[in-house]
Amino acid sequence: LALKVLQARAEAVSARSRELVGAKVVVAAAIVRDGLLLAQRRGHPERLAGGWELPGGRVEPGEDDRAAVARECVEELGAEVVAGEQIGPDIPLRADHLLRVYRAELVAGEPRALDHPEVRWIGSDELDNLNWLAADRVVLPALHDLLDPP
Ligand code: 9L3
Ligand code: MG
Repeated sequence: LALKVLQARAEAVSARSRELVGAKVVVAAAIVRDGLLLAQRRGHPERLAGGWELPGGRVEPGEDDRAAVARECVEELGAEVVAGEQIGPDIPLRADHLLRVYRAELVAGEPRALDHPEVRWIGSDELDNLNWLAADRVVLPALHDLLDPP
C-alpha cells in the first residue's frame, strides 16, 4: 500500500512538472485480445509512413490521459476501449513531447483502420518482426510480458 501511495505521489509530481515545462503527452493503447496485440501501420505523416505503432495520439488540453486513449481509439479504430495501467516508461518523443502507453480493454466494436492504412492483430512471435516506430520499440519488452506473462 505504501508503495502505491508513493507511486501515485511520484506520478502527481511528474504530471505537474510536465505541465510546468510544457511537455505534451501522446498516449497509445496496448489492446490485447485472445493473446494477440493490435498494431497499426501509419500512413502519415510522410516521415512516419510505413512504421508500426500502437494506436493513439495527442492528449488535448485539459483532457485526462485515459480519456484521450478512449477518444483516439474511437477516432482511429471505431472501437470503444477502457484504458487501464500504464505499460513501460514515459518515452521521450521529438522536442517537448512524451509517449505514454496504456493497457486498454476492448469493450465495444471491431477495430478497423479508419485513419491509417492497416491494423493487424499480432502474436508475441511476430512482435519483434514489425517495423515499429523507434518510440514504440521501447515498450517491446513490456508488450512481450503482456502477451506471454513471465
Ligand atoms: N507517436 C508515436 N507512437 C505512437 C503514437 C500514437 C504516436 N504509438 C508519435 C507520432 C507523432 C506524435 O506521436 O509524431 C503524435 O501522434 P499522432 O497524433 O500523429 O498519432
Ligand atoms: Mg494517431
